[in-house]
Amino acid sequence: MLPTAELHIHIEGTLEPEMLVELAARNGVGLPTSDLDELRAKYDFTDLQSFLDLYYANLPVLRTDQDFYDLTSAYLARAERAGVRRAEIFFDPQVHLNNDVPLGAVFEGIGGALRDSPISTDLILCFLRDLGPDAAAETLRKAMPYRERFIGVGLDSAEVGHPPAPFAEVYQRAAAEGLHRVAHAGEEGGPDYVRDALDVLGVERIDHGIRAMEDPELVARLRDEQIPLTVCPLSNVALRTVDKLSDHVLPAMLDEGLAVCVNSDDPAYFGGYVDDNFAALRSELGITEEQLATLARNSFDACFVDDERKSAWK
Ligand code: ES4
Ligand code: ZN
Repeated sequence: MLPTAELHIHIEGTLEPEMLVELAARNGVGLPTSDLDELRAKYDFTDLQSFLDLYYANLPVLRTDQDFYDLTSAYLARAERAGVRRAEIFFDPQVHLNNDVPLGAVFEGIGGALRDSPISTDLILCFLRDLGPDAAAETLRKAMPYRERFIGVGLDSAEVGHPPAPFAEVYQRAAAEGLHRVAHAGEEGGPDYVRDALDVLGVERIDHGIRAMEDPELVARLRDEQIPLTVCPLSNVALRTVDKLSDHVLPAMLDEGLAVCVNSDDPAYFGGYVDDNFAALRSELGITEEQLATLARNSFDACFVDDERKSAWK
Protein backbone atom coordinates (compact mmCIF):
# COMPACT_ATOMS: atom_id res chain seq x y z
CA MET A 1 0.00 0.00 0.00
CA LEU A 2 1.39 3.37 -1.05
CA PRO A 3 1.51 5.71 1.96
CA THR A 4 -0.04 9.05 1.04
CA ALA A 5 -1.63 12.22 2.35
CA GLU A 6 -5.22 12.92 1.34
CA LEU A 7 -5.76 16.66 0.97
CA HIS A 8 -9.01 16.78 -1.00
CA ILE A 9 -11.71 14.82 0.75
CA HIS A 10 -15.20 16.11 1.65
CA ILE A 11 -16.29 14.27 4.78
CA GLU A 12 -19.92 14.53 3.66
CA GLY A 13 -18.89 12.82 0.41
CA THR A 14 -17.92 9.68 2.34
CA LEU A 15 -21.58 8.97 3.19
CA GLU A 16 -22.06 5.47 1.77
CA PRO A 17 -25.63 4.32 0.97
CA GLU A 18 -25.52 1.81 3.85
CA MET A 19 -24.84 4.57 6.37
CA LEU A 20 -27.36 6.87 4.66
CA VAL A 21 -30.09 4.27 5.30
CA GLU A 22 -28.89 3.62 8.86
CA LEU A 23 -28.82 7.32 9.80
CA ALA A 24 -32.18 8.00 8.12
CA ALA A 25 -33.75 5.23 10.22
CA ARG A 26 -32.01 6.36 13.42
CA ASN A 27 -33.20 9.94 12.98
CA GLY A 28 -36.61 9.32 11.42
CA VAL A 29 -35.64 11.15 8.23
CA GLY A 30 -37.50 10.08 5.10
CA LEU A 31 -35.62 8.82 2.02
CA PRO A 32 -37.09 8.29 -1.46
CA THR A 33 -36.06 4.62 -1.08
CA SER A 34 -34.15 2.45 1.38
CA ASP A 35 -33.23 -0.07 -1.28
CA LEU A 36 -29.44 -0.01 -1.62
CA ASP A 37 -29.48 -0.93 -5.31
CA GLU A 38 -32.00 1.81 -6.06
CA LEU A 39 -29.91 4.29 -4.05
CA ARG A 40 -26.72 3.26 -5.87
CA ALA A 41 -28.53 3.64 -9.20
CA LYS A 42 -28.84 7.38 -8.48
CA TYR A 43 -25.04 7.66 -8.35
CA ASP A 44 -24.83 8.33 -12.07
CA PHE A 45 -23.98 11.91 -12.89
CA THR A 46 -23.85 14.15 -15.94
CA ASP A 47 -21.92 17.05 -14.40
CA LEU A 48 -20.99 18.68 -11.07
CA GLN A 49 -24.50 20.06 -10.44
CA SER A 50 -26.21 16.69 -10.93
CA PHE A 51 -23.89 15.28 -8.23
CA LEU A 52 -24.37 18.24 -5.88
CA ASP A 53 -28.16 17.83 -6.10
CA LEU A 54 -27.92 14.28 -4.71
CA TYR A 55 -25.13 15.13 -2.23
CA TYR A 56 -27.20 17.94 -0.65
CA ALA A 57 -30.43 15.87 -0.77
CA ASN A 58 -28.77 13.11 1.30
CA LEU A 59 -27.25 15.32 4.01
CA PRO A 60 -30.37 15.97 6.17
CA VAL A 61 -29.80 12.47 7.65
CA LEU A 62 -26.84 13.96 9.58
CA ARG A 63 -28.30 15.43 12.76
CA THR A 64 -26.33 14.63 15.92
CA ASP A 65 -22.75 14.54 17.27
CA GLN A 66 -22.98 10.74 17.00
CA ASP A 67 -23.92 10.90 13.30
CA PHE A 68 -20.88 13.03 12.50
CA TYR A 69 -18.72 10.79 14.69
CA ASP A 70 -19.89 7.64 12.87
CA LEU A 71 -19.46 9.19 9.41
CA THR A 72 -15.95 10.39 10.18
CA SER A 73 -14.85 7.18 11.94
CA ALA A 74 -15.96 5.10 8.95
CA TYR A 75 -13.94 7.30 6.58
CA LEU A 76 -10.85 7.17 8.79
CA ALA A 77 -10.99 3.39 9.12
CA ARG A 78 -11.26 3.06 5.33
CA ALA A 79 -8.53 5.68 4.78
CA GLU A 80 -6.20 3.77 7.07
CA ARG A 81 -6.63 0.68 4.89
CA ALA A 82 -5.97 2.90 1.85
CA GLY A 83 -2.55 3.93 3.17
CA VAL A 84 -3.54 7.46 4.24
CA ARG A 85 -1.10 8.79 6.89
CA ARG A 86 -2.36 12.35 6.92
CA ALA A 87 -5.80 13.74 5.97
CA GLU A 88 -6.80 17.39 5.68
CA ILE A 89 -10.56 17.04 5.64
CA PHE A 90 -13.13 19.43 4.17
CA PHE A 91 -16.51 19.96 5.73
CA ASP A 92 -19.49 22.11 4.66
CA PRO A 93 -20.90 23.84 7.78
CA GLN A 94 -23.44 25.86 5.78
CA VAL A 95 -25.22 22.66 4.73
CA HIS A 96 -25.65 21.58 8.34
CA LEU A 97 -26.62 25.04 9.60
CA ASN A 98 -29.25 25.18 6.85
CA ASN A 99 -30.50 21.79 8.09
CA ASP A 100 -30.84 23.27 11.62
CA VAL A 101 -27.85 21.33 12.97
CA PRO A 102 -25.79 23.45 15.38
CA LEU A 103 -22.10 23.94 14.57
CA GLY A 104 -21.20 22.50 17.97
CA ALA A 105 -22.60 19.08 16.96
CA VAL A 106 -20.60 19.15 13.73
CA PHE A 107 -17.31 20.04 15.46
CA GLU A 108 -17.88 17.68 18.40
CA GLY A 109 -18.81 14.70 16.24
CA ILE A 110 -16.14 15.08 13.56
CA GLY A 111 -13.54 16.22 16.11
CA GLY A 112 -14.17 13.22 18.39
CA ALA A 113 -13.54 10.80 15.53
CA LEU A 114 -10.35 12.64 14.54
CA ARG A 115 -9.05 12.34 18.11
CA ASP A 116 -9.73 8.59 18.15
CA SER A 117 -7.84 7.87 14.88
CA PRO A 118 -4.13 7.07 14.41
CA ILE A 119 -4.14 9.12 11.18
CA SER A 120 -2.78 12.67 11.46
CA THR A 121 -5.74 14.91 10.66
CA ASP A 122 -6.95 18.49 10.50
CA LEU A 123 -10.13 20.17 9.29
CA ILE A 124 -10.67 22.75 6.54
CA LEU A 125 -13.95 24.68 6.62
CA CYS A 126 -15.43 25.14 3.15
CA PHE A 127 -17.68 27.94 2.01
CA LEU A 128 -20.42 27.11 -0.49
CA ARG A 129 -19.60 29.50 -3.33
CA ASP A 130 -23.15 29.43 -4.75
CA LEU A 131 -24.50 30.92 -1.49
CA GLY A 132 -22.27 33.99 -2.03
CA PRO A 133 -19.68 35.97 -0.07
CA ASP A 134 -22.00 37.44 2.59
CA ALA A 135 -23.11 33.97 3.67
CA ALA A 136 -19.45 32.89 3.70
CA ALA A 137 -18.50 35.82 5.96
CA GLU A 138 -21.40 34.99 8.28
CA THR A 139 -20.28 31.35 8.42
CA LEU A 140 -16.71 32.30 9.30
CA ARG A 141 -18.05 34.57 12.04
CA LYS A 142 -20.18 31.75 13.47
CA ALA A 143 -17.20 29.37 13.35
CA MET A 144 -14.86 31.68 15.29
CA PRO A 145 -15.80 30.20 18.71
CA TYR A 146 -14.33 26.96 17.28
CA ARG A 147 -11.28 28.65 15.76
CA GLU A 148 -8.81 26.15 17.25
CA ARG A 149 -10.68 23.21 15.71
CA PHE A 150 -9.85 23.94 12.06
CA ILE A 151 -6.70 25.02 10.22
CA GLY A 152 -8.01 26.55 7.03
CA VAL A 153 -10.80 27.59 4.72
CA GLY A 154 -11.81 26.34 1.28
CA LEU A 155 -14.36 27.15 -1.41
CA ASP A 156 -16.55 24.47 -2.96
CA SER A 157 -19.92 23.69 -4.60
CA ALA A 158 -21.11 24.93 -8.03
CA GLU A 159 -18.11 26.59 -9.69
CA VAL A 160 -19.16 28.05 -13.03
CA GLY A 161 -20.94 31.38 -12.49
CA HIS A 162 -19.47 31.66 -8.99
CA PRO A 163 -15.91 32.93 -9.52
CA PRO A 164 -13.42 33.46 -6.68
CA ALA A 165 -13.03 37.27 -6.69
CA PRO A 166 -16.13 38.21 -4.61
CA PHE A 167 -14.75 36.09 -1.76
CA ALA A 168 -11.62 38.28 -1.43
CA GLU A 169 -12.72 39.93 1.81
CA VAL A 170 -13.67 36.74 3.65
CA TYR A 171 -10.37 35.13 2.57
CA GLN A 172 -8.54 38.20 3.86
CA ARG A 173 -10.30 37.77 7.19
CA ALA A 174 -9.37 34.09 7.25
CA ALA A 175 -5.72 34.97 6.56
CA ALA A 176 -5.78 37.51 9.39
CA GLU A 177 -6.99 34.71 11.68
CA GLY A 178 -3.95 32.65 10.71
CA LEU A 179 -6.00 30.21 8.66
CA HIS A 180 -4.67 28.40 5.60
CA ARG A 181 -6.49 29.08 2.35
CA VAL A 182 -7.40 26.73 -0.50
CA ALA A 183 -10.14 26.81 -3.16
CA HIS A 184 -11.70 24.55 -5.74
CA ALA A 185 -10.78 26.06 -9.11
CA GLY A 186 -10.43 24.71 -12.63
CA GLU A 187 -12.69 21.72 -12.03
CA GLU A 188 -15.45 22.88 -14.39
CA GLY A 189 -14.34 26.53 -14.48
CA GLY A 190 -11.58 27.70 -16.81
CA PRO A 191 -8.02 28.91 -16.14
CA ASP A 192 -9.26 32.34 -14.99
CA TYR A 193 -10.80 30.72 -11.91
CA VAL A 194 -7.40 29.26 -11.01
CA ARG A 195 -5.58 32.55 -11.59
CA ASP A 196 -8.07 34.53 -9.49
CA ALA A 197 -7.97 31.98 -6.67
CA LEU A 198 -4.20 32.57 -6.52
CA ASP A 199 -4.12 36.32 -7.09
CA VAL A 200 -7.32 37.53 -5.45
CA LEU A 201 -7.85 34.96 -2.67
CA GLY A 202 -4.16 34.22 -2.03
CA VAL A 203 -4.71 30.47 -1.86
CA GLU A 204 -1.81 28.15 -1.01
CA ARG A 205 -3.21 25.14 -2.88
CA ILE A 206 -5.65 24.64 -5.75
CA ASP A 207 -8.28 21.91 -5.51
CA HIS A 208 -8.62 20.16 -8.90
CA GLY A 209 -6.97 22.74 -11.21
CA ILE A 210 -7.11 20.41 -14.21
CA ARG A 211 -8.38 23.11 -16.58
CA ALA A 212 -5.26 25.16 -15.82
CA MET A 213 -3.66 22.90 -18.42
CA GLU A 214 -5.48 24.89 -21.12
CA ASP A 215 -3.29 27.93 -20.40
CA PRO A 216 0.47 27.47 -20.97
CA GLU A 217 1.39 30.67 -19.13
CA LEU A 218 -0.55 29.56 -16.07
CA VAL A 219 1.04 26.10 -16.26
CA ALA A 220 4.50 27.72 -16.23
CA ARG A 221 3.54 29.75 -13.18
CA LEU A 222 2.12 26.74 -11.31
CA ARG A 223 5.38 24.90 -12.03
CA ASP A 224 7.67 27.81 -11.10
CA GLU A 225 5.84 28.50 -7.84
CA GLN A 226 5.24 24.77 -7.19
CA ILE A 227 1.60 25.44 -6.27
CA PRO A 228 0.10 22.15 -5.07
CA LEU A 229 -2.87 20.86 -7.09
CA THR A 230 -5.13 18.29 -5.43
CA VAL A 231 -6.31 16.27 -8.41
CA CYS A 232 -9.19 13.76 -8.12
CA PRO A 233 -9.14 11.43 -11.14
CA LEU A 234 -12.19 9.21 -10.44
CA SER A 235 -14.20 12.32 -9.52
CA ASN A 236 -13.38 13.92 -12.87
CA VAL A 237 -14.58 10.82 -14.73
CA ALA A 238 -17.74 10.47 -12.60
CA LEU A 239 -18.68 14.13 -13.22
CA ARG A 240 -17.72 13.86 -16.90
CA THR A 241 -15.11 16.57 -16.72
CA VAL A 242 -13.10 14.04 -18.70
CA ASP A 243 -14.68 11.34 -20.90
CA LYS A 244 -12.57 8.48 -19.64
CA LEU A 245 -9.63 8.03 -17.32
CA SER A 246 -7.28 7.40 -20.24
CA ASP A 247 -8.00 11.02 -21.38
CA HIS A 248 -7.03 12.51 -18.02
CA VAL A 249 -4.41 15.30 -17.97
CA LEU A 250 -2.68 13.94 -14.86
CA PRO A 251 0.27 12.42 -16.80
CA ALA A 252 0.70 15.71 -18.68
CA MET A 253 0.65 17.58 -15.36
CA LEU A 254 3.41 15.31 -14.04
CA ASP A 255 5.39 15.78 -17.26
CA GLU A 256 5.11 19.56 -16.79
CA GLY A 257 6.62 19.23 -13.31
CA LEU A 258 3.49 20.42 -11.52
CA ALA A 259 3.06 19.68 -7.80
CA VAL A 260 0.11 17.33 -8.28
CA CYS A 261 -1.22 14.78 -5.82
CA VAL A 262 -4.09 12.27 -5.99
CA ASN A 263 -7.23 12.40 -3.87
CA SER A 264 -10.70 10.86 -3.70
CA ASP A 265 -12.95 13.99 -3.35
CA ASP A 266 -16.31 12.29 -2.58
CA PRO A 267 -15.39 8.59 -2.52
CA ALA A 268 -18.87 7.25 -1.69
CA TYR A 269 -20.17 8.85 -4.88
CA PHE A 270 -17.29 8.58 -7.36
CA GLY A 271 -16.31 4.93 -7.28
CA GLY A 272 -13.63 4.71 -4.68
CA TYR A 273 -11.16 5.84 -2.08
CA VAL A 274 -7.63 7.07 -2.69
CA ASP A 275 -6.22 3.54 -3.11
CA ASP A 276 -8.89 2.90 -5.75
CA ASN A 277 -7.78 6.08 -7.52
CA PHE A 278 -4.17 4.85 -7.51
CA ALA A 279 -5.23 1.41 -8.77
CA ALA A 280 -7.20 2.98 -11.65
CA LEU A 281 -4.26 5.22 -12.57
CA ARG A 282 -2.03 2.15 -12.73
CA SER A 283 -4.36 0.00 -14.79
CA GLU A 284 -5.97 2.58 -17.08
CA LEU A 285 -3.32 5.28 -17.43
CA GLY A 286 -0.17 3.19 -17.17
CA ILE A 287 1.13 5.38 -14.36
CA THR A 288 4.52 3.98 -13.31
CA GLU A 289 5.82 3.14 -9.83
CA GLU A 290 8.13 6.12 -10.11
CA GLN A 291 5.23 8.44 -10.94
CA LEU A 292 3.24 6.99 -8.03
CA ALA A 293 6.15 7.71 -5.71
CA THR A 294 6.26 11.30 -7.00
CA LEU A 295 2.52 11.70 -6.42
CA ALA A 296 2.84 10.42 -2.85
CA ARG A 297 5.86 12.66 -2.14
CA ASN A 298 3.97 15.65 -3.56
CA SER A 299 1.02 14.89 -1.26
CA PHE A 300 3.21 15.07 1.85
CA ASP A 301 5.05 18.18 0.61
CA ALA A 302 1.67 19.92 0.18
CA CYS A 303 0.48 19.27 3.76
CA PHE A 304 -0.12 22.14 6.14
CA VAL A 305 2.40 20.85 8.71
CA ASP A 306 6.03 21.65 9.45
CA ASP A 307 8.85 19.95 7.54
CA GLU A 308 9.83 17.77 10.48
CA ARG A 309 6.41 16.09 10.56
CA LYS A 310 6.43 15.71 6.77
CA SER A 311 9.75 13.88 6.77
CA ALA A 312 8.39 11.31 9.23
CA TRP A 313 5.82 10.26 6.58
CA LYS A 314 7.97 10.45 3.44
C1 ES4 B 1 -17.55 18.75 -4.47
CL1 ES4 B 1 -16.47 17.34 -6.52
C2 ES4 B 1 -16.95 18.78 -5.73
N1 ES4 B 1 -16.80 19.94 -6.37
C3 ES4 B 1 -17.22 21.05 -5.79
N2 ES4 B 1 -17.80 21.08 -4.61
C4 ES4 B 1 -17.96 19.93 -3.95
N3 ES4 B 1 -18.50 19.67 -2.74
C5 ES4 B 1 -18.43 18.36 -2.53
N4 ES4 B 1 -17.86 17.78 -3.59
ZN1 ZN C 1 -13.92 18.63 -4.01
